[in-house]
Amino acid sequence: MFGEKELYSLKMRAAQGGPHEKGGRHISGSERIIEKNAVDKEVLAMLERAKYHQRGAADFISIKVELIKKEQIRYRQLLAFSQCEAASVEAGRKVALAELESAGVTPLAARKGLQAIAALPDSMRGAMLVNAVTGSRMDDLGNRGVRVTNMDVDDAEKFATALAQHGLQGDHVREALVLASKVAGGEGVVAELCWSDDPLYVTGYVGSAKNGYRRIQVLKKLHDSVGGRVFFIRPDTDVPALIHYLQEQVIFIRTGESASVD
Ligand code: WAQ
Ligand code: MG
Repeated sequence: MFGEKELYSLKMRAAQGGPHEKGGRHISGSERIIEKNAVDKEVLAMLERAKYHQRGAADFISIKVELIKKEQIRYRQLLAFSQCEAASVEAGRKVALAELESAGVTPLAARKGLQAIAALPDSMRGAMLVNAVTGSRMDDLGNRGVRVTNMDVDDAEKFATALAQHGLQGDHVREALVLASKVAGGEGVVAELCWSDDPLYVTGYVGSAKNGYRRIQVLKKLHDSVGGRVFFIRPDTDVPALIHYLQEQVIFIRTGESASVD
């Protein structure tokens, strides 16, 4: 744990053709919370990642560093990790629909949500909030979507060790598990569907408080640069409160017991 050391939130976003807000194409983003003495190194690492990315070369990079107030911190448990069987895009998407339904999303909403990602002309920077019953969009953030930030694990070393024990490595799965655990802990969230927008990374998942992190090996074709996230929410959700939680609330993910599920 962090003791009395100062903590900083780091947020990076990179785009091509100018800043996101001026129509630039989203290249990559990253968010961490780290101790003061690790900030310089992490800022450099984020810069390197932004400059040389599978999605293309960035010509706009924003890195924000903010002090976190200890009293802002809340905790959520890491979602349990497990794998689904799927050897093709078709099989993977079928599994995703079944997983969403198992988590409490209606078949109609699951289909519409999956289609909303598949039909994107290019990737968004954030996620779409979608009604878990009707499948209609619930936020009005358009192309930007809701960007989940201000989260990290409570013990990065323990987390890395637990992941390695399951043969999991790399930024994608580490960041996805943290994000999915924060999202699943949001008031009104039923489930999340995600697949990467990196052309060489075809894996995704369905996350939910009910069933945990259900990894799906293949959800898109290799070299496809369109990916995204849909957060399926209950129709009665307080949307502004949920958006505030996702974008602002500082969350540490406890890596305790469930980091070691199959
Ligand atoms: N908040 C909201 N949406 C986000 C965020 C965020 N912090 N980060 C990414 N997205 C959205 C955005 O639309 C991206 O285009 C899309 O998700 C994909 O982002 O092996 O790497 O960072 O188990 O490319 C999942 C599988 C990998 C990991 C997901 O997503 C595994 C991934 P990416
Ligand atoms: Mg990406």
